[in-house]
Amino acid sequence: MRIPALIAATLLTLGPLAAAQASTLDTVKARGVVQCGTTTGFAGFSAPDDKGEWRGLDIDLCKAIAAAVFGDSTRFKAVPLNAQQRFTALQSGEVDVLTRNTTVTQQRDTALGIIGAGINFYDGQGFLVPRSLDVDSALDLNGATICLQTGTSNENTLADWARGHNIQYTPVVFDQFNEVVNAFAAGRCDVFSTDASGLASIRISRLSNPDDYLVLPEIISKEPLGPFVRQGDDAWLNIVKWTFYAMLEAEEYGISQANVDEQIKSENPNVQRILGVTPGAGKNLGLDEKWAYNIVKQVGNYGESYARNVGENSPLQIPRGLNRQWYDGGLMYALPIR
Ligand SMILES: N[C@@H](CCC(=O)N[C@@H](CS)C(=O)NCC(=O)O)C(=O)O
Repeated sequence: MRIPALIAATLLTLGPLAAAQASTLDTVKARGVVQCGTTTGFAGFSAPDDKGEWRGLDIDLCKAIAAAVFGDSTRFKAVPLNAQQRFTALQSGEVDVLTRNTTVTQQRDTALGIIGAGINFYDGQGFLVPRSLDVDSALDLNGATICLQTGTSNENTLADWARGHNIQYTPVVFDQFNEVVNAFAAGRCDVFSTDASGLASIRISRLSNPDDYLVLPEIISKEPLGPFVRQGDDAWLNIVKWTFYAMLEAEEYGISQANVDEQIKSENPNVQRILGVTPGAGKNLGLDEKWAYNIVKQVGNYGESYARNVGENSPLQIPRGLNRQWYDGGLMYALPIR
């Protein structure tokens, strides 16, 4: 394991300082907005729309944190970061949380001074090719040039997979997402390899004729994507973690943006606890008892956020797949709010 020199240097200089700092919740409250590290613009997950408003599944998580902390989902700031910048930005305190399609790996969860706070999208790495390449399996990619973004888990995962399958390829790497996408669109590489969600997003939102491109069937890794916070602030870790669980539990108990004001009258004790009718959960987090009510009222439950941003009501049309709820055969399983 090798920590990039820049991050290591940052950790050394900021370690004692960070320990002496106020809690993240206090800092966020004093500032009046939560600062979320996002992508520089990756449609469906975190990207500004044509009015400059940030939207996406990860943006909804950021807004949900703002709703939980302030009772106001608009009190957030998106801080765009490329793949390489993201961990330093979190470690240095430039952002309070990373809500940016980041794969949780053992190294990232331990050695960088940061820690995963849940999984909001189960993904895997895949391949996007132009149909003109006339390839229908990743096993046919011997000799290909493959575009990748620097600082992603995708670089190493591809190298490991290719070695194991005796596939020789030439990596074409860029720091900035736009550069990789433009290189691929211009035919400077045969293949784009990243998380399947990224491929779906690129295909629909960044290529002039999506039907000319094909996502190959092979998924070569697990890419569990989720928010990260700094190590050493358990109260803030809990806020981020339980904000996401509140979105999931709301879906499980049928609490939606549209019906939350009806559901607040529900006799179901679980619903009463989630919505703060029965107090306790808010206090446990150091938040208002309406924390989860505000999340659902202002942002929606996980299923609504999924459908709107990446699923059936979005251009990406990514099937719910592994991201279905546990009771529907998926992996999404909120720890209970009680
Ligand atoms: N899940 C992978 C890849 C995440 C990633 O950064 N993907 C790229 C390609 S889709 C991206 O989101 N780039 C957007 C940007 O840098 O603004 C990781 O955590 O390393």
